[in-house]
Amino acid sequence: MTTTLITGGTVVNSTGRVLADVLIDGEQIAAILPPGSVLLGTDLSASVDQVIDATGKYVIPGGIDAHTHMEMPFGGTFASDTFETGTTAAAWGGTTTIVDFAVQYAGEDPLTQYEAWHAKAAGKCAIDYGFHQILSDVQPASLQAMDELVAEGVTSFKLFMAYKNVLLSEDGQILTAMQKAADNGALIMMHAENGSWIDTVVQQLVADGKTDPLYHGISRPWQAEEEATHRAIMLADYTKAPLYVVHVSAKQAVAQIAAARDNGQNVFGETCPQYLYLTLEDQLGAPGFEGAKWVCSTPLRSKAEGHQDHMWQALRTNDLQLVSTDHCPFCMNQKQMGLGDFSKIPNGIGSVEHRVDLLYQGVVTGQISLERWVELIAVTPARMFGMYGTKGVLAPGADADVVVYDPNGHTSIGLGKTHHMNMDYSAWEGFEIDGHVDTVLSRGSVVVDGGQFLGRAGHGRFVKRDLSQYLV
Ligand code: DUC
Ligand code: ZN
Ligand code: ZN
Repeated sequence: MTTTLITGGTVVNSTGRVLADVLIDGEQIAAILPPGSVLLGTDLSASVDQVIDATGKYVIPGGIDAHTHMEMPFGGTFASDTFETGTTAAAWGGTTTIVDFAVQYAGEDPLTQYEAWHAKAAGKCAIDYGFHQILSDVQPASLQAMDELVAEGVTSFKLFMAYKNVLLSEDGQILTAMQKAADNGALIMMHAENGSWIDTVVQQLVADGKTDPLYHGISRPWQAEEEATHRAIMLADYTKAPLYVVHVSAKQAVAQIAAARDNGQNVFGETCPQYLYLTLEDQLGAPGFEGAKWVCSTPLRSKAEGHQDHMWQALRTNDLQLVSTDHCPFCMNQKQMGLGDFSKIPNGIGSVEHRVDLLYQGVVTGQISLERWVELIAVTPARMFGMYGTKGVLAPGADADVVVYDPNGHTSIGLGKTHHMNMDYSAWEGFEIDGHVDTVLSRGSVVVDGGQFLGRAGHGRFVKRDLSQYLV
């Protein structure tokens, strides 16, 4: 078993920061020690297998991206990152655990699909991974499957209020899934957009010849997000189920979540980096077909309407609790399926590699504290999805998923392939990041160091999750 000592850094947890050394024994953290690496008179740096110098840097728990879609079948194609390429890119960016979505489309058997997702991921992941289960078109068999999946460590279920005949569940179906969750302790994750409303507007726009990528955003107005968020909250209130609203982009949806929380409901909200930085005007509205790069749902919102500032504020005030990526990348030839009809552009943006860096910019600009950054990228996802203690914290006994982050470093997301995601462009091209992921350890193994990838496909293990630690 390899022993590692990370010396001289500032160890940051959500509870505070301290100058300390981190001793790792095999796959776990053995001790957080006063700086100087001396334990009972022994100079540890001389007796461990490797020493990582973190002087002047932050030592933080590895990032947890709780919303990714590797290889997701979508819109007649597949998300372009495999479990291997996507988890490798995640590691490059300081993320050491993902929670991906096993998908059951309408008409499929949930447990068969769950097994199929295991087969896709097994032996491929460079970092640890868990699954949520998507349940479309909830049927009695889905409800039965929910109990079996919770026992398997799949303790959260995503439902859709949009994408009719593909992923959508009707309100009555959502109600039954929520009743089951209220009973077995699972967390219901909701894609909250009014699908029927959107489908009608899409038809109207396409019939009017309004087919450019910009109209994807126009077809999915904030009112359709607010309405669905409210409906989901009412269903959750009635059934007493906990609710986690994914990829919140409208400030009005945040207000619904905040009001529900003020009412005492177990309602939580997640936003994504794209809603913190990118807009309908600047990206979706780019000339020609360029805007297709940023077609995702919920859509990028209008700068003029002030959603973006509100997202940062909500992260600071805890009206929103998490930032995940909704990583769902497509190459340009896949996006081109929607040339001449925006509704056929596969929905998704690739960001799994950049979430830790992008959120750190909130610290640089003073929008969130250093501790809140760590809370958003690692601690809360661990607690929300039943992994805290093993993941999401630097403490004795926790998995040694550790990132050495250099606040004085710099990361350019430049032209061409400066990233490691399986995409032939970047939605983040031109972003200059103050800060740099220097070294990444996954369960005690150095997987990224000094600009080199040292990990391997198959190192990552399936994480059997407990129930959400926000509910007990
Ligand atoms: N939104 C996306 O942008 N892509 C995948 C599914 C989703 O809900
Ligand atoms: Zn979604
Ligand atoms: Zn998603």
